[in-house]
Amino acid sequence: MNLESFQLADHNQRLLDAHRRKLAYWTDAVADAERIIQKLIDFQIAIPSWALGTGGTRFGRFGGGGEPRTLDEKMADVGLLHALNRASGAISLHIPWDIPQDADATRQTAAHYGLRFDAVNSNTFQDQPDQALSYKFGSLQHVDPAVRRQAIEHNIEVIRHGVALGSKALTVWLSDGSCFPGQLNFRKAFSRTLESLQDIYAALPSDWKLFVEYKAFEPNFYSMTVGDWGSSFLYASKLGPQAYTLVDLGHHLPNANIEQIVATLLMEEKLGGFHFNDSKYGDDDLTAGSIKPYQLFLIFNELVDGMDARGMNHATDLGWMIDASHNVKDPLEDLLQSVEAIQIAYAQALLVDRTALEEAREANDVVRAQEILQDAFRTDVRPIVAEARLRAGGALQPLTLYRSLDTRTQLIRERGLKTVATGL
Ligand SMILES: [Mn+2]
Repeated sequence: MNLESFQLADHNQRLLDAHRRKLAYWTDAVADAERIIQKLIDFQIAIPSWALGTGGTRFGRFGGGGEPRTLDEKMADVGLLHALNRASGAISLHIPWDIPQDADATRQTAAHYGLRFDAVNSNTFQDQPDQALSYKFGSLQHVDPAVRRQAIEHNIEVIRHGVALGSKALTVWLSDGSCFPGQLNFRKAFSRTLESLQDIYAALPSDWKLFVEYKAFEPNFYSMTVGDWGSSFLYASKLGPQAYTLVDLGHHLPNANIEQIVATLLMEEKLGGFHFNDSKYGDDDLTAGSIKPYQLFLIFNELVDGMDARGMNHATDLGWMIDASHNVKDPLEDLLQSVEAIQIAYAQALLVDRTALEEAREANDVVRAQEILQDAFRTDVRPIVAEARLRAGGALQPLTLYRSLDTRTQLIRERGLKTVATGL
C-alpha cells in the first residue's frame, strides 16, 4: 500500500507542537545539533528482502498475514518503510529467493520507491529443488570439486543479477563446517574455501566489494569454516583489496567484545559492512537495540571514531544492513523499531566528546572516560532523530502512523491471510 502525502502531513501536523518543545533543548543548547541532524538524514540502512515475512524457529512458524508474495511486493513494503522513516532507502536481495525476472523493470520499481540495491547475497546453505549436487557436506569447502564448482557458479550468477540491478557488493555467508570432531580436515577445508572464493573474487567487477561474513556456530555445531573475525580477516586479506569482513552482531560467541573487533577491522581497512540485529543467547535475530542497547552504542562509538580517523564517509563507505527475523511481531513494525534503534545509537555516538575522551585516556582517568561515554549514551536523542525524519520528508512517529493507518489489515486485504514470503 502507498502512504498518501495528506496522511503524512496530518500525522506530522498533529504532533508538531509537542515535537518542537522537545527539540528546543537541542536547537538552544547543543551546538552540534545541525551537524548530527544532517548526518542522520544521510544515513540509510538497507532492509533485507528475507525479513519482510514471518521468520520461524525449528519448532514452528506463525504467519501474520499479508506477507509479500513477490519481489515487487517486497519492494513495496520497503518503499512503505522508507516513506515512513526516510532512512530505509536500500534493499538487500537474496538469490535465489528473489531472482528478478526483468532487471530493468525491477530497477524502475525500486527507483519509484527511492530505493537502491545494497549487497546481494548468495545461498549455498540450502539445496534448491532443481540443483544437481547437494550442499549437505558444505559448498565452497566441499571435498568434491564438482560441488565447489557448482557453488562458485552460483555466486557468479548472483554477481550477474546484482550488476543488472546496480548493486555494488556480494555478501558470502557460508554454513560450511562440521558437526563432529574428525569429520573435517581444517587445513583442507580452509584451502578449498579460499580457492573457491578466489574464483568468485576473480569474477567481481572492479567497482564491487566482496563481503566475507563469519559465524561462530550453526548450522555446524563443531566447527565453522569461516567461524570468527580472524578467519574472515584471513580470507579477505588473502583475496585482495576488494574483499572485506562483514560483521553480523548475532554471529559471535556470548560476551564477545564486538566493538573491539570493529575497531581493529576498521584500523586494518578490512571492515566492509554490518548486519544489525540483537541477541541474548545466540543468533537470535532480534530487533536491533532490544537486548543490549549499550553494546550497540559502543559499537557505533568505535565506528564513528574509526571512520573519522580514516576520513571515511559514514553514509557510504560501509554497507549498513539489517539481518533479523520476526517470529511474533509484524515484520514491518519490527523493522521500523530496528532502524530507529540504529539511528539512536548512531546519534549518541556522534555526541561523544572525542577530544575530552582522548585527554581522559591519556591521563589514565578511567572514571572520566566512562562518564564521557555514558553521558552520551544516557542522552535522549529521539527529538533530533525525529527532526531528521521530518526534514527528510518522513513521519515524526513512523510506528504510530503505521498503526493508525491499520496497515497490516490493508496488506491482508490486498494479499491474503495465508501468504508466505520467500525466505527462511
Ligand atoms: Mn547476517
